[in-house]
Amino acid sequence: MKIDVLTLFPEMFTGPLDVSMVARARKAGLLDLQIRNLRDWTHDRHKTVDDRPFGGGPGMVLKPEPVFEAVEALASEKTRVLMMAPTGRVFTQAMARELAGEEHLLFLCGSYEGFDERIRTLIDDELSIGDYVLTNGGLPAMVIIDAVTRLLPGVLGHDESAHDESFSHGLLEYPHYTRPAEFREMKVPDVLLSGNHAEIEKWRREQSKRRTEERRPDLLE
Ligand code: JF5
Repeated sequence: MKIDVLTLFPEMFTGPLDVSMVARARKAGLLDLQIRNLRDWTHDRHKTVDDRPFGGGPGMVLKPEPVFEAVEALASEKTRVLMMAPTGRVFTQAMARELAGEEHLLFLCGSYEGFDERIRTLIDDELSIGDYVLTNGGLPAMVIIDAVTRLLPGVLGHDESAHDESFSHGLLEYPHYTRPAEFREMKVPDVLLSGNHAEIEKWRREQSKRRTEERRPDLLE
């Protein structure tokens, strides 16, 4: 998969996307990820990307010209253009699975008071990662890139992908334990040491259901 990110703060993206599974996917050639500075598509001496809102009011608005030029330079008919904004649909695991099937994603990360409304004509989807306001769309883009990358074919090991399968049943994970069997008077449940795989599976199913009822009843509808 190819991913381009258009941002005013490319420095934000070093770190999260250079470690762990995303780094591995990039090195393996499964993910071609490029971070691009929106200012590279300005033409004036001050590399202006924003301006004051018509009609007055606080804050600055992202100008249409650099965004149009950048998207026209980077996108083709096969590109899914995504805008990060709190006004978008809230991103879910189902959307991560859908995006993982695309050839090319282009993330547009805005900030300030928002985008000139005409920029929306370039966009296929407007996505939010939750009901709060951030300073810019960089973190939401990184969250979505992380969630999508681990679903790309060949990125997860065989064990890990089987694990993901069980997570997509819509229930929370059951409790996990490893050695030692007793730690500071806290014991691992006997059933997990019993070797009885039918009983272990039953216990895990029950624990998942109980946890979901207690913590995330909204998932059970
Ligand atoms: C942004 C205007 C973009 O704050 C966010 C965001 C929150 N959830 N999902 C995205 O994006 C940055 C802020 C203001 C446009």
